[in-house]
Amino acid sequence: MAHVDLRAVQEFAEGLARKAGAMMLEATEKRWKSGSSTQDGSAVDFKKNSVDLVTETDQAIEAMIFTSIKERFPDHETVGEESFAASKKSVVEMTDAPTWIVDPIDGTTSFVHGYPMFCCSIGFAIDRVPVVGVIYNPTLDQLYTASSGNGAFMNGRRLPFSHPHPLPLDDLGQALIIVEGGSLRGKEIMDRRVDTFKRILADGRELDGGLMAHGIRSQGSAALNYAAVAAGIADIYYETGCYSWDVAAGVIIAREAGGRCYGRNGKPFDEAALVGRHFSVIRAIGNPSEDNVAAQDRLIRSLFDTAVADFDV
Ligand code: LIP
Repeated sequence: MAHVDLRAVQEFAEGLARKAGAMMLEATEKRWKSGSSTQDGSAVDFKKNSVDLVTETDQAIEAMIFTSIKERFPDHETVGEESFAASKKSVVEMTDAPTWIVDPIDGTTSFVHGYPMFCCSIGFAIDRVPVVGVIYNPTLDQLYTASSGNGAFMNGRRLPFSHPHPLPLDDLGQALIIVEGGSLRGKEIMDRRVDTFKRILADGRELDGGLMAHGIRSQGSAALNYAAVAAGIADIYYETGCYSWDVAAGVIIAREAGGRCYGRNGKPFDEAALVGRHFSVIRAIGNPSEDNVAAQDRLIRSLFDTAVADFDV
């Protein structure tokens, strides 16, 4: 593994995320003052369809972040949502080199509407394993950070919030599960997605496979969803369709908080999963007579066996 000072990387990423947050808030204020129909007073463009949004602020933030990284760490690679979209490639390419994986605004739809759940997500991977993560929600001024072996924090508070005692969770009937509508809206995908939502919520006495979980939530940002699971305020987040830049920072933050990450069909998260489109994560579980990882794997297995309808994207 290449030798990199992870604390220096994390500190630099924190500065970039705060700068990105200031740009988001400035654009938001500009819109409220100008009465413009778009968040930053500029055009909203679409990527693959009319609900896959990108603004000039997304592009300006990614350019600012990548220019700064190239100056400070000239031999590091970069992967970003907006440069990938501009490249017209269909598959994300990633090497084993130290790589910054950036979503300048995760939750662009919320940003466009002024709904306060958007953030800057900066992940850093070596050998395609996320080792540093920084997620900043500027509206709530919440900074989530982690680096390999050093724990996960929100504004300096150790995660999960119940640290050092992860809360118990016996079965998914007591779980709060985050899901997303996503931006892929074709009939087959929507049917499968809605089937999953239905089984998570339904009473199993009336619908086969119904888990009757406590509830589902959607924050509109994969990065903030991983942060919520790391904090222990949600139990599981499941989504098919997002990309490495949505999850890279979240993966290391969740892992450092005792959470466990998975790829397609609930397989443990690995280098291939990072460039895939299937993601889930579960918080640390403190069951009195069950090992943390055994409980996590059992609960995720139960989610995939009963509720999740798999599909190709
Ligand atoms: C979004 C995610 C969101 C997901 C969307 C999209 P963007 O990222 O974070 O959770 O449902 O499909 O990927 O486009 O706002 O950076």
